[in-house]
Amino acid sequence: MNLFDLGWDDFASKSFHPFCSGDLVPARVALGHKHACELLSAHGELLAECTGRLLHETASHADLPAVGDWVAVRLRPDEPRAGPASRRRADIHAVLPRKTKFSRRAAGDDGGEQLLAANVDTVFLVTALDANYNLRRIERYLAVAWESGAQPVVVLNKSDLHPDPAAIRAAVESVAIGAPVVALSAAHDESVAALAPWLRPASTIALLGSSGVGKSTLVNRLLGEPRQPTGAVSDAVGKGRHTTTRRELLVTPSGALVIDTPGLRELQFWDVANDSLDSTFADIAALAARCRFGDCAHRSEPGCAVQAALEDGSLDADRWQSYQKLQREQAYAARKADPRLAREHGTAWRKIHRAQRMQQRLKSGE
Ligand SMILES: Nc1nc2c(ncn2[C@@H]2O[C@H](COP(=O)(O)OP(=O)(O)O)[C@@H](O)[C@H]2O)c(=O)[nH]1
Ligand SMILES: [Mg+2]
Ligand SMILES: [Zn+2]
Repeated sequence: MNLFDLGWDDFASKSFHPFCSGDLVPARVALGHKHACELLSAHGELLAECTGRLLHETASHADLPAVGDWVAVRLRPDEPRAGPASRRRADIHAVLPRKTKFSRRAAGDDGGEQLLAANVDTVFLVTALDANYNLRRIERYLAVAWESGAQPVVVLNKSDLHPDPAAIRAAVESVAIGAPVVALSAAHDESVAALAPWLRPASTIALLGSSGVGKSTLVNRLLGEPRQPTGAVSDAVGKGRHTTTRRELLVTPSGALVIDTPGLRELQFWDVANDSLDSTFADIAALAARCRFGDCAHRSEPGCAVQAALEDGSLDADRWQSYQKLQREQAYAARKADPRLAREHGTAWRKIHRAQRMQQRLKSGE
């Protein structure tokens, strides 16, 4: 394959510039693990490891190679290979800067940044039109997508399971401002034609969504063959078996590159900026700009355009609550992402608590 078929662009080319002079070559991560990565390159498929130095110098797990990343590698001298199918080996010396990236907060209390995919052009946010369908989850996914820098497309899969997919599509369109919405059934060949506008040669598309919504089924449709395990089999993969036989970045016959991410149980914010929330909730941002006071908290201030819209029904109460919830999560995530901020915040709260305790003592006459 040539590099352009793998999505090589100006951004990647500029990023690779510092590594140009030696014997390093660029390659793209098809499957990222801490210790072994599968790469696609102009030299074919490679099996690669990070150098000790890269592992040592990398401050955060999120800076290690993730699926979609461009890396600078050194090919190992041709070793005697086990067979024609075995891949050439290489060492990863650097991860190139990312054009776009999807992060979430890793599970657990002190979860750090976890990278889901890098250098994605378009993201299909996949939801199933079954009992699990949920507008609020779509808003959360949209916020993460706007933050990533990739263009989101909402894909409502399993339309065969819903009596009125067109109505749902209209409802989703009203919350997915700036993102196209497509309803289809990955189980039916002809319906995926609706995704053709985004399946451009050499463009990278990631599929994001909860486990079981049909991401792998859709990827297999786009590939024209059942390459990715689906349903019960994919669950077994999720538990850690067969992981080495699985690939995450695949080349479709149309030339588009698709990234099939493992199903997510939850998508907690890593560092989602205010801007990304404002893009997701552009309607609310526009209302807030019309409030009488610049620092309106949208509670009971006179001239509050948000409260007025809630009263006349033009702003849905659930959407308003969803926005507030994601805003709180965003503030929390920002503190997690920036320890310095977290410390300052902690200090401020400690000061307030101390002052409160002092006041109580004064009142009780201690
Ligand atoms: N009825 C219906 N079932 C589907 C459709 N797409 C996928 N499925 C089923 O949903 C289950 C989960 O699909 P899978 O692709 O493994 O989901 P993933 O976890 O998101 O990768 C499988 O049993 C699929 O056969 C669809 O369009 N309609
Ligand atoms: Mg899957
Ligand atoms: Zn207001």
